[in-house]
Amino acid sequence: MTKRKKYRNRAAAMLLVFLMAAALGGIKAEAAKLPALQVKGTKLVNAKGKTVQLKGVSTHGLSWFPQYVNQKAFTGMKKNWKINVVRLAMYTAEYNGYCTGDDQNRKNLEKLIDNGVRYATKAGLYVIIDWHILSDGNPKTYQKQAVSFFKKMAKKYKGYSNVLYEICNEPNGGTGWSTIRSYANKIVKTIRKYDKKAVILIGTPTWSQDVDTAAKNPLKGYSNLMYTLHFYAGTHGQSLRDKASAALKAGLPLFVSEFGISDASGNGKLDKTEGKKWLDFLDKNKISYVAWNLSNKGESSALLKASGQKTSGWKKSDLSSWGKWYTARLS
Ligand code: IDC
Repeated sequence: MTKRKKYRNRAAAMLLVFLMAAALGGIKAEAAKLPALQVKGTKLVNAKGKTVQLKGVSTHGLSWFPQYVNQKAFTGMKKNWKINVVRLAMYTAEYNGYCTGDDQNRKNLEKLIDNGVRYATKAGLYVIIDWHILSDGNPKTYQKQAVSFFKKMAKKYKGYSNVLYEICNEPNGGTGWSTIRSYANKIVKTIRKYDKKAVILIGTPTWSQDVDTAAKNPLKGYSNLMYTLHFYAGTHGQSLRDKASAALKAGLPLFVSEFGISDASGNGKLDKTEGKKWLDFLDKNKISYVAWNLSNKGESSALLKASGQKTSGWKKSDLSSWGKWYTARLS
């Protein structure tokens, strides 16, 4: 290589590094535009102490339906559906899960999260990184993997005021609160090493329903923690709302990081009457909520019509019955 060529290559490399840094800086600056969230009492608030209620949509499993993680979809949902949060559901065990697939699969999933956070940030959305345990009912099953995953995420996104972490979607199979609490302490400690402030959502026993149990012995010594309550209105009604009220009364901050109005299988008839009762209850108590799921899978909890092929730019006619109901409610 001639000397001149060498200089030219070096100059080009430096320019590239500069441009990449500028692009990253730009994304961070945009994230900073969204007010950082804090937990005060049972509520989510901004820096001025004003209550913030997040309302949004969850992806289906990222491996299952990667096509909906795109800029147009995210920007369009913010603009047309008025959502302010998107949840990136990454299964740990099912269907090319993060802990059951190979290295390449893990890389693909991390790339999807990376893209998802970038698109959400650009769209002006809060974004939840969801460690979606399900068939692996006990979060300790893959605790080692969870620790290294959240370490990676917290290091990467510590400057992002719009990123929230959900550390175990739905513990089940008889996993008790003391087990979940011990797991949560480990993961929260890991995240807090790098990110002192991000809001962290913690799953509760019985598919994130037993918030009253968690309320009796929440984690101690950390701020900005919330506990998740999940419901499917076709299956869960007043008795679960009573649990939520009991937890609130005991001072537990709640976050509905997933819900539907189908039955708990994600399919079956929609219960719009019970669904309305639920959302009225959440709105009254300023509890944030995120609807399952952004996909065209042939199940009643999918927000898009089963036959539809569009991955963004949906019109009302592209939505399922659930999608129409939810977006009407949001606006
Ligand atoms: C369901 C999906 C379905 C998928 C299944 C995998 O809708 O397409 O085949 O998971 O087991 C939850 C879970 C969520 C479920 C959903 C509906 O968090 O992963 O999604 N649900 O069953 N909790 C209660 C209901």
